[in-house]
Amino acid sequence: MEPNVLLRVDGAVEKPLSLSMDDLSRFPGESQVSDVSRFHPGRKGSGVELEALLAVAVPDANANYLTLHAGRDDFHVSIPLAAVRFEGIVVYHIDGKPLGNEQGGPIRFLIRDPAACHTDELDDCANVKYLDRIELTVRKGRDTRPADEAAHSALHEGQS
Ligand SMILES: Nc1nc2c(c(=O)[nH]1)N[C@H]1C(S)=C(S)[C@@H](COP(=O)(O)O)O[C@H]1N2
Ligand SMILES: [Mo]
Repeated sequence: MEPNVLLRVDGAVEKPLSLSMDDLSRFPGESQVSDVSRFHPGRKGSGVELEALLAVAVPDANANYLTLHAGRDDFHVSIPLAAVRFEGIVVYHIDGKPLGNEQGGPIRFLIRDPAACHTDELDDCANVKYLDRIELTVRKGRDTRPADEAAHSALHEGQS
């Protein structure tokens, strides 16, 4: 990866993308989402709508799943493309500066209105921190979300 590339969009797409922070900030104003604390109290940052990235990458007609990858801690989430397409936000800056690690940065994925952990495909667990790759696939991809309450508690124990 080039040093300033923070996020790739690849797999079943017409045009794979390698995006730097500058690239993300160049998406049109109407696709930029300022201050996510307006709908996620307690979370910080501003981002760009997932759909704006996908509109440029152009998913193949048979791309049914979108997988969010975080290489940093080997965490992965795979959700139906149709469900997440207009709900996802790629959070990439706070007042023009990259998100810190404690915010899940440099890039963090957020779903506008997530369900409680492991109650739905679009749940809180799918708010992937340290996001570095968005992969489109025909079939469901890798998903390392905790499957039940015990696994979920164990994951959060390890983080705090
Ligand atoms: N990279 C990465 N992203 C992750 C996780 C993780 O372990 N690694 N945990 C997920 C889970 S299970 C939850 S509930 C939320 C918690 O986000 P918060 O710490 O901002 O509340 O982050 C999600 N994103
Ligand atoms: Mo979670």
